[in-house]
Amino acid sequence: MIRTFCTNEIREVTELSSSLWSFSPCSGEFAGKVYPVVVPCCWESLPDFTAYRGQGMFTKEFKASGNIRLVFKGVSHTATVYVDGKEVGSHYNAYTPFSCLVPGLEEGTHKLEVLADNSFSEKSALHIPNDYMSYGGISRGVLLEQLEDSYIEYVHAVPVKEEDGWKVKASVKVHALEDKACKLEICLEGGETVSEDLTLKAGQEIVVEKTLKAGQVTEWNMESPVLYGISAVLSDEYGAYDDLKDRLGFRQIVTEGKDILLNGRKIRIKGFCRHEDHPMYCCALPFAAIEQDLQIARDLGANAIRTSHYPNDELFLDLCDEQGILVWEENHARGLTEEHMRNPNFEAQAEACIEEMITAHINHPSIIIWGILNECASETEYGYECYKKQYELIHKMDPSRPRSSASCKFKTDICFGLPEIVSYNMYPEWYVAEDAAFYVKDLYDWVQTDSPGSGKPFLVTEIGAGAIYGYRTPAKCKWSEEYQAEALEHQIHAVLDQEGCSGIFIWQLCDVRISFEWFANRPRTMNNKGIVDEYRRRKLSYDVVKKLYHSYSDYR
Ligand code: ADA
Repeated sequence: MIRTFCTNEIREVTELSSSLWSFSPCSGEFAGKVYPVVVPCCWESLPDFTAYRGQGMFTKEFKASGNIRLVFKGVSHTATVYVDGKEVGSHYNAYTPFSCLVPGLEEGTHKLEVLADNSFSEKSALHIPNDYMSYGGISRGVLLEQLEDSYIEYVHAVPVKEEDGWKVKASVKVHALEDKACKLEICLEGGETVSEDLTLKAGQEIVVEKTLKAGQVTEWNMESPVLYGISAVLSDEYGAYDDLKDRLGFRQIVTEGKDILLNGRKIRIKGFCRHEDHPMYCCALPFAAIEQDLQIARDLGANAIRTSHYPNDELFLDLCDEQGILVWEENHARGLTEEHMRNPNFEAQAEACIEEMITAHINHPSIIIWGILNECASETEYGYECYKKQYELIHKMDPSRPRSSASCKFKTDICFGLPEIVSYNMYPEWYVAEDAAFYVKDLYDWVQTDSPGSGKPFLVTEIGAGAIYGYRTPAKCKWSEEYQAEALEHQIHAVLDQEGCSGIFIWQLCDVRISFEWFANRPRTMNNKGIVDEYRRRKLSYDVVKKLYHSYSDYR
């Protein structure tokens, strides 16, 4: 399952994932050995490859002819794609989709090979030894698309509320493989349909911008997350030959003073940071595992998820759209120092991640904040320039959402003047032996009096404590479940009772695996700050968080 809804009725699309492939490692003890796997698959889920860092080849045969496009929703972390032994594309970053166009294929059976590489090197500025795992494999869905002589690459639909009602700013990208005269039709469910005749040259890519009037709509919000379809169709004298469908929600998200407004109402974010991580599936979580995480979050009274620290699977975003769960989605980065950010590949890789994230996810109404550069060098001049460029890139691509970045730079952060929202990661009563209420207020007050973030919405994007599942002691010492429960009680009150604070993301929903090469070794080579462990088994803090989250309203 790639999406929770059908994206094409005319274009012939075959899912190549959810079926058998063969996997073979390129090095190590089992080099050349062939394993039958079902993609999506991370090789760390196979006992022989729990700690394998290197390259692996995934192979599958398929039948096709003419112009085809292979769509990969995620390959971790670097992919090189071959069809019949010829390279047809490559991509860096596990967390954003990419596609490979293969025009003029002969009729018959063809061989698809995907070389995945999860090794660490200077070439990789974002996937580095870290407090999460960079897995190896084809970690998300794969599609085979049969194209004609031109096709629709994306349909962007940004809702805008005007004096005379809701409208949709639609942008449709059309790619011509041959010279072509055709008609593009854009249809908004319950609203207007517009069309435009196109005369395209071979190789030409154009973006058609149209504003469509909406009919009587129900606004999207946490209580009633109503979604509407939008479709684009290409036709010629023989009829319709290509299409693409997506969904949108009519909602506005703006900041006003220290408030974040969803359709004009001040929201209180009660969220969790969530890695895509699971002991059975690694980062290739199937629908059921994603849905389980969302049900746990909602049972706990959460209304938001932060995709720490990278763009998430579209399946996750589809479910958040349908369930009215708010999302902070961020580009891929965690804890990069200035030295890391000076890697010659860093800026291009970070900016490519933003472009691919927004191009793929702009329509999801659940995404209310675009985040960047979690805990990177925002206390340095060099870092400031990088943050500035990336915030500008986001605004250019999507001015409709506020921006932010989770800082851990205490009172030395110099970037709070750039985004709409000020966000901090802080660990009073865990990394610092300070009373949570005092610590939160002290930092909040500093922002108001001594930083360019004064008067902006203030979020705590990480706060929490560790607990080893099953470690229980009346002594309530660190790493016990009792300690975590008590610390979180203090922390949640400290944040949600702080005047002017718009919300909290607890670090984190569940325990996750970390890179065994990361310098700060942790118990079990896991990040143990989950409210549930990696098997989603509840810790003592579960009921404490549940009671507290449910006691605070979704609105301020
Ligand atoms: C940081 C970081 C998280 C995680 C957390 C922790 O805030 O953003 O990814 O590493 O610390 O558990 O210490």
